Amino acid sequence: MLVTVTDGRAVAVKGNPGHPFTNGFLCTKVSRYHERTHSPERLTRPMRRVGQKGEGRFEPISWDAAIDEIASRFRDIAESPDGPEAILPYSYGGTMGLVQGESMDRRFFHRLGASLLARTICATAGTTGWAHTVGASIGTDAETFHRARLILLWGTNTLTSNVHLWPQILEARKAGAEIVSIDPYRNRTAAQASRWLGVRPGSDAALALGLAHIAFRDGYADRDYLGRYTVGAEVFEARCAEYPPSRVAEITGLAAGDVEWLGELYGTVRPAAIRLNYGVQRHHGGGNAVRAIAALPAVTGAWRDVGGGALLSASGRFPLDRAALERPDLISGTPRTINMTRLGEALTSATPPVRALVVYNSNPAAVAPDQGKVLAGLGRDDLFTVVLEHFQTDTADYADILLPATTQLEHFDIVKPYGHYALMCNNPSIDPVGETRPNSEIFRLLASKMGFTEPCFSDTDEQIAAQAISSGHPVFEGITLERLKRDGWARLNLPLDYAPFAEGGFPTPSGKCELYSERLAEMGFDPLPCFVPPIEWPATAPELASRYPLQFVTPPAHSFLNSTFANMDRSVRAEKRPFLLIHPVDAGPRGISTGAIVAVYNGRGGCRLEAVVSEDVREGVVVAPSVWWNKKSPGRVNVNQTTSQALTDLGDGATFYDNLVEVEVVSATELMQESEELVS
Ligand SMILES: Nc1nc2c(c(=O)[nH]1)N[C@H]1C(S)=C(S)[C@@H](COP(=O)(O)OP(=O)(O)OC[C@H]3O[C@@H](n4cnc5c(=O)[nH]c(N)nc54)[C@H](O)[C@@H]3O)O[C@H]1N2
Ligand SMILES: Nc1nc2c(c(=O)[nH]1)N[C@H]1C(S)=C(S)[C@@H](COP(=O)(O)OP(=O)(O)OC[C@H]3O[C@@H](n4cnc5c(=O)[nH]c(N)nc54)[C@H](O)[C@@H]3O)O[C@H]1N2
Ligand SMILES: [Mo]
Repeated sequence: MLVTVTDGRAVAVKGNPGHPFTNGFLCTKVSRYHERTHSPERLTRPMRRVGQKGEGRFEPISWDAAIDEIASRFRDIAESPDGPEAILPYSYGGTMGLVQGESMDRRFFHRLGASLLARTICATAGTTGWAHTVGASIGTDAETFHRARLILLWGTNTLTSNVHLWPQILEARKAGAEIVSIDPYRNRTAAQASRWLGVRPGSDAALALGLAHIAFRDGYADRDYLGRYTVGAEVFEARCAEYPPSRVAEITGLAAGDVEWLGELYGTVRPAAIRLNYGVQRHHGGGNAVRAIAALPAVTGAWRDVGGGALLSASGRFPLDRAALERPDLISGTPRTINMTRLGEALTSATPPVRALVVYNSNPAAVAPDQGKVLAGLGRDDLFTVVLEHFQTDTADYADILLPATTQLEHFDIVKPYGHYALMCNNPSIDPVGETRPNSEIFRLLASKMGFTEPCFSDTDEQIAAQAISSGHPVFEGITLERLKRDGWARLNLPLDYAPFAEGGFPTPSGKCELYSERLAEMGFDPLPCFVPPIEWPATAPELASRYPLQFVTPPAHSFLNSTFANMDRSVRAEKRPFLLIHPVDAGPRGISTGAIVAVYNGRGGCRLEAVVSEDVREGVVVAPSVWWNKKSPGRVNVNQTTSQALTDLGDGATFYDNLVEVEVVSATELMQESEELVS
């Protein structure tokens, strides 16, 4: 990203035309990052809460007073019988920078002996499923997708959540490639594809096993590739025999003829690339869904081709020195690990209790599942909460101490991508706005105040970045901090026509693609990919489904980044209002027409949305692009009132889209009464 600065202010940002993948353009959200940075609503001074929790009333204090108060509260807790593990850090994707997101903060909490956080809210089901099959988060090079002649967009909305891949797809399409979207809703990207297959949410493993079934049955399997580079081909073939197209059709809700069509296409067109993404793994069976999809390019030998194979994440190609970054050797005692997906439970019923919470790079009041529990936890008067933020988010409203953080325009960082193979450098372009400080600096100050004297707490941001890339791995050869700072990016030392597993070389224990996983067997899991149904699914939970019959999917909104940007006027205007897509077949009997205000609810909670009746969503599924801020939503709550804290089959991940709800029209009288109550 190139930033234009006038008189110390960022006045424009644009894509760097020299960057091989992003190629000179930014996504719609980030293209106004200068406005976000200089927004009049930016937090610019440390503050202390004066109102009730959640009310959002604060008074400014000095940095010294803020740091003193936090350190003294931490010291009291650490010395109490509950010990330091009663302190919980909570962070995720606000910045993907290594320095501001996973270094000085980790060192601080390790040395303190705070509870460890399992960062599961987004990707661990898929990461784990992929790791047990392919070995590490490595896949088809995004820069080679233009060479594919078949591209399956599987549980992903490329134009919204991964827009820089789109030029590659357009180029492939120009050369005649078929683009197929597999998604319960005809999202912006599916609408541009040659074909949309409206699969039932949570059923992808069955579809993948069905495609493999057809490949084995019809002679599309690459027996040579299977023999040389995979483990368990025979038992896997037997497993796939259990998934003939008729059964796959029953599970997925697709027509058996469409399954046959896709199976033949996938078996015969080369190069064949699959861009699967995290949408497929936000269900209980998400780990096995990814395992089943990850098996496909090994079955047909699609890995052999440049532009063939599959890509979930590229992050495993970057061999960073994590131990130097995070210093796990400093961990004091044997603290427990808390799964961030179960924050609601942790804040309301953990022993020892969570007595202090430090939130940075995240907005759990809006994004975490089972929001009723999360808000009850954040509202506890005996919980001491510190929030590091750019804006007064829903979470910030619950802070005891609210600290103003710098943005990427104001601090230094290096950024490991997960969709392509170039490492990036983030040079600061302006001075920090107001009294804002980088996360790294805030944790440095806290470490010093707590008397942590290890030299790593004095490392500068650039020293931390240099440590991260000095693992000595050949892909980093020649990539120095100086070069990164000068160019802004550096592609890993990989050939331009990189095909990661053309000749095997899978980073698994066996060195092969593990269709059968000995490790999973040892851990007591099914060693073969299998279809694990959602927890909330009509066939497996009929009683629940009789009360809450609709599957509720809440994927990223085009103009928001999770809940980031959901407070910027321009982004909010582009998204219009929190709405719900519902199929005419589901809307009709409920008396719902477009524009109606509906209540979407289940046993956990509910929210209000505006209905849009549309055939762009499959029957039995309702979709609400997310994540809106609670306080900008009707009733000051959002879709995460309904989502659950249940975990995935592998990786203990979040199951946001494994969620049954009922939808009903809110009557005009009810709406009227509520607005009168509000006025009075
Ligand atoms: N504009 C924008 N871009 C973003 C984000 C954002 O919030 N906004 N978030 C970023 C982050 S943190 C992430 S993790 C990624 C997420 O982006 P993706 O990995 O693309 O995943 P999702 O957006 O969760 O889901 C994508 C699609 O999966 C579909 N889907 C849901 N359930 C299923 C299923 O069971 N099977 C199939 N086949 N499809 C299903 C949804 O309908 C949706 O269209 O995007 C990143 N990019
Ligand atoms: N219903 C539903 N819920 C979801 C999802 C979904 O698809 N549906 N998606 C899930 C997914 S994939 C993810 S990844 C999570 C994401 O959830 P989060 O990681 O909480 O991401 P954001 O909501 O973007 O909030 C990040 C916050 O960090 C702040 N921030 C940004 N940069 C910095 C910085 O340098 N320093 C500090 N201190 N703060 C910074 C931003 O202002 C923002 O408020 O949400 C999950 N929640
Ligand atoms: Mo995510």
